[in-house]
Amino acid sequence: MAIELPGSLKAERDGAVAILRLARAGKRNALDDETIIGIDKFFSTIPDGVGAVLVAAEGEHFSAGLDLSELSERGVTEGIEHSRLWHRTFEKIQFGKVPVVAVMHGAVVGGGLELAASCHVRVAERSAYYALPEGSRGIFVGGGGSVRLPRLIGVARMMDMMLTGRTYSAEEGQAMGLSTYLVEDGNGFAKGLELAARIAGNAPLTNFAVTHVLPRIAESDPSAGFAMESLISSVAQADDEAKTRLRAFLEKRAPKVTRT
Ligand code: 1HE
Repeated sequence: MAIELPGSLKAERDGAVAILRLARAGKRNALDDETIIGIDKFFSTIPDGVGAVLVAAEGEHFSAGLDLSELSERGVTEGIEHSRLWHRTFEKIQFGKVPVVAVMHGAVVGGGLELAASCHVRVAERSAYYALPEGSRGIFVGGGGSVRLPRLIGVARMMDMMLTGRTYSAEEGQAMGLSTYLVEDGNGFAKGLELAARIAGNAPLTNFAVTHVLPRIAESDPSAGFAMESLISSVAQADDEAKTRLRAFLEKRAPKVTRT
């Protein structure tokens, strides 16, 4: 891909999937400002023809979270600006052009977990473990974690993680909803790529409805939700892409739903 990224990130393309790798393994993929700005740039410039993004990481760990070495001299105002930078960036992931799959392994902690939580589908390898060490560092989540994580695992579990510093295993994370796929070590990238390619093959309007509209409906009062659902479902089914796909099924040219 032609965009210029910092050395802590690597981008490549596999068909309709754009791949973004955290590539700062020496610092356990700690997220410094340069990396966050690079992630922002990547998600702001997704080329036409890309239907999904895969986020993965090099080295033994997905991400050690915020780069703690950049934190010590920051005042209150700079702290707010920094947190807002993360918010803007992760919003571009969550409410961006295409769905995003994350592959997690090793430490997925602090801001690393916030990054993963802003993606739409999460695949965990068995080596993955999750923690929010902010409590023990005297800080607080700043990358949208307090908005996104309670929606995944509940306020009580997030409180427990932050107050006690406990670590959850990959199996526990799978049971509580931090991941929706759990695979053996070394298989996460292939699984993530397979899922991203499948997502990229969906009708773009359906992917938009699922990633942009569904979460808003889920946050609405039910009566607004029902109205929004009727609107988006009628918009989606009126699209040519839907007509083509429905015709293909009725003419027995499209795959059936199968057991796993
Ligand atoms: C780092 C960071 C970092 C490692 N910032 N430099 N995050 C944390 O509190 C997690 C802190 N990190 C760890 O607990 C461990 O590093 C790991 C469990 C992730 C990995 O352990 P290990 O033994 O493989 O690596 P290491 O020897 O601890 O670290 C290797 C190098 O990475 C070392 O630097 P070196 O120059 O001495 O080689 C570490 O200093 C460096 N490193 N993690 C900076 N986080 C928007 S708000 C979000 C708030 C948060 O994310 S708070 C959570 C912060």
